[in-house]
Amino acid sequence: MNYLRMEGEQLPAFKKINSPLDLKKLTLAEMNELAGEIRQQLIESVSRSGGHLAANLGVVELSIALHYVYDTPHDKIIWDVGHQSYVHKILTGRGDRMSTLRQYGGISGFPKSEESPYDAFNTGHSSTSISAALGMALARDVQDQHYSVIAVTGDGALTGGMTYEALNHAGNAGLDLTVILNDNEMSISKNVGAMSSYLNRLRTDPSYARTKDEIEGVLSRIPGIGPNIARAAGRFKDTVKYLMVPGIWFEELGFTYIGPVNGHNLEELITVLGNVRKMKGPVLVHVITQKGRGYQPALNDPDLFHGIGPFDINTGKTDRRLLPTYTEIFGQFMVDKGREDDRVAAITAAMASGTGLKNFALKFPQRFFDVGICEQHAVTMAAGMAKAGLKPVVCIYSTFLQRAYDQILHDVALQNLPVIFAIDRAGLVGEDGPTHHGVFDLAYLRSIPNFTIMAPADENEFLDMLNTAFTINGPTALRYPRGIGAGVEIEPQRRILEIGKSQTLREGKDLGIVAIGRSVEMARDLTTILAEYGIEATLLNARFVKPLDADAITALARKSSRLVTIEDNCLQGGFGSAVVELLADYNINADVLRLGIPDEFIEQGKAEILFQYLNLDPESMVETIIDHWPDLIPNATWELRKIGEN
Ligand SMILES: Cc1ncc(C[n+]2csc(CCOP(=O)(O)OP(=O)(O)O)c2C)c(N)n1
Repeated sequence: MNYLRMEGEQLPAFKKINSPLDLKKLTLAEMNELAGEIRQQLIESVSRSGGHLAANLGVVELSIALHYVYDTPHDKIIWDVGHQSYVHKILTGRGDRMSTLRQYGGISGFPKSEESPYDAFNTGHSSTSISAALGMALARDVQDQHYSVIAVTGDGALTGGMTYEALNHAGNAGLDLTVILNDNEMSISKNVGAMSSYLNRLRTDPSYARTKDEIEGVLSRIPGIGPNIARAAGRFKDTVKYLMVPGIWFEELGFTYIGPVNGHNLEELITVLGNVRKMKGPVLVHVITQKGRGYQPALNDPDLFHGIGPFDINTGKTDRRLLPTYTEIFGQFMVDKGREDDRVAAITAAMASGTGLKNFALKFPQRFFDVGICEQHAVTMAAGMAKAGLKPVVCIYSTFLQRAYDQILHDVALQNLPVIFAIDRAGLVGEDGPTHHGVFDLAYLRSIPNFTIMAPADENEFLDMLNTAFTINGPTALRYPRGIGAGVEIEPQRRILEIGKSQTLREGKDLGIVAIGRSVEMARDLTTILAEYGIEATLLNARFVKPLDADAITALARKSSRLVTIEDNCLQGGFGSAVVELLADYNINADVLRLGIPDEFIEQGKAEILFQYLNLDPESMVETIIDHWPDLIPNATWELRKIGEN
């Protein structure tokens, strides 16, 4: 394959596709040609913008077949997680915008109804598609409308509890609904769990092949095929390599199971889906695909190419970073801690590499638990472990931990169990956008009794906080951002921090600034700029969101009566709110300016761009502060500077 084409140049078959209607004019040979071109386009686009490559390379033929057979957007396709929807985007008129993928103002890396009528339902978090599809199918029937609803879900998504809740309901409801199970044996890493083993048996064990009678039974339910043709099932099976195996588990739930189907054979896919479209009741089509198909580096390492930053198209290599990320620092800490204490256990919900636990898993396989995409189960399981004497560390991204709110509250906090929550990707995560920004955790955690909540300002403080977390006899949350930290040199000596104690980083008479986590670094730059205007600020690194350092914060508010809070969390209920509540409780009348994420969902884009868009970069924050308290600076100077800039 020629990986090096000119940016923006379109390939012959690719050029012809502006909508699924164009697809329907192609011959099978042309569609196969198109599949090759789409793979090339995907590799090129993702090499520039980063994104979810491997899963998309695996669903090229499936996406083509779906849009060929079904009448979209009248028929609704719901992509589970949605990270595999790039091919669907290309086929539905967005091929020419692939160069803007995941960028600020560009097309989203996930299905987005606001972007296209072909994106039937917004997704980003796993295992929601069958529930959403069922909801649409129910609404369709209640309103006596007529269209097909298809949920495309992965075998990884099948480890998530919502899937079973939806299958349970759908099988019983018995209405027309199609679930495509896109089985590539991979979640992000190798898939886990008993269901994964079951699917593996369906794929490989010939004893699961259906008897002729059973095949006839299923085929006779297809309108237009009927009993006579069904009797020729053996021939039918041979001609289109159409295998029907019991999938007894799905059948028992009320689904007609069809498969396994070769997800890279367009002819087979189109034939099978064409028949499925006519079938009544809930149907599950088991499609076998290969993650990373068509690009050797992705085939070699589908885990890395699940979600990857920009890479060299010829070698598949990404740029090496000089500084370690928070995730990497956490991973090393866990290995050290695991060695020191054999009660330390690590739990991930299908994100072993994303959360930095790969080495811990290798070194302590008995104490490493990848439970699949089931954050709720992960949290309650950790509660059980803590109750029974282990020291569990639950490592989940901020956005996915939202799933487990009740488990955190009811199973962990209510029993005051010492579970440590390592909350990675807190704050704005960048290109994955609104489904993935981790900007709500401070708000959703801080209302829960018994919790200690910390956020580090730099790498050393992060390690000290992790160290401190193991000394706390109750639930503890540590939230830290995606990527590298402040870049400080890591000191060998670890400390135990005093719980609820902030750190004063700078003293100044004009106003007080209290920042938390990643915002502390920005606040430092902000105070430097303020000083250039002759404004001297006191800067507190809060370290703890709960308990707050009431002494230091109230003293600061009393001293200056002008207080700024800075956080990369939602303002509603977040850190600044905690400070305001504290001052109200102490009856302190201070003017508090809260800076953070406003009450809206934040778009995708590089974090630096998003911070600017939100006026949360140091320069913009200076402007906001001076606009809020114009008397801090002789007006003329400020206005002159602004004029000078324009
Ligand atoms: C609730 C939740 N937890 C974790 C993730 C992160 N995640 C994104 S894709 C993925 C794996 C999905 O595997 P599968 O459904 O088999 O799809 P594939 O990538 O193999 O096509 C995971 C764990 C998520 N999106 N949502």
